[in-house]
Amino acid sequence: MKLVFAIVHDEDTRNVCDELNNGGFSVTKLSSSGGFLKAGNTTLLVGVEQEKVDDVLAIIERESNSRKEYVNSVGTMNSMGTGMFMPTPVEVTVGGATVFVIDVDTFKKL
Ligand code: 2BA
Repeated sequence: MKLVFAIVHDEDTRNVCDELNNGGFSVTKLSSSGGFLKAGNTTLLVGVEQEKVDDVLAIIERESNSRKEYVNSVGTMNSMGTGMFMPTPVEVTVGGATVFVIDVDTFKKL
C-alpha cells in the first residue's frame, strides 16, 4: 500500500476531492500553508493500493492548475535616493500539485 501526499491549491481542492471520491478513493484533507508564500493550501492524504497510484495521480494532475502569484521581495533603494527600500513584486508559478508517494508499513481500521 502507498500513501499519496498531494499539496494542492485551495481553489482546486474541491474538484480534486470530488473526482477522487467519484473514482472510489478516500481522501483526508488537511489545511496547510506554503513556507515560501505563507499562503493557504491544502494537503490531501490518499491511502491506496500500489496498482491504483497512477489513477490517483492522473486525477490530481487533471484537476490541478498552475497559477502565477506574486511575492514582495526586499526590493531595491528608490531612485530618489531617500534611502527607502521599495518592495518589488516577484512572480512565482504555483502548482499544479506537489505530490509525494510513500510506502505504508501498516494500514488498519481499528
Ligand atoms: P510555497 O512554499 O508557498 O511555494 C509557492 C511557490 O513559490 C512554489 O510553487 C514555487 O514556485 C515558489 N517557491 C517556493 N520556494 C521557493 C524558493 N525558495 N525560491 C523561489 N521560489 C520558491 P510550487 O513549487 O508549486 O509549490 C507549491 C506549494 O507546495 C509550496 O508553497 C509548498 O507548500 C509545497 N511544496 C512544494 N515543494 C515542496 C517540498 N519539496 N516539500 C514540501 N512542500 C513543498
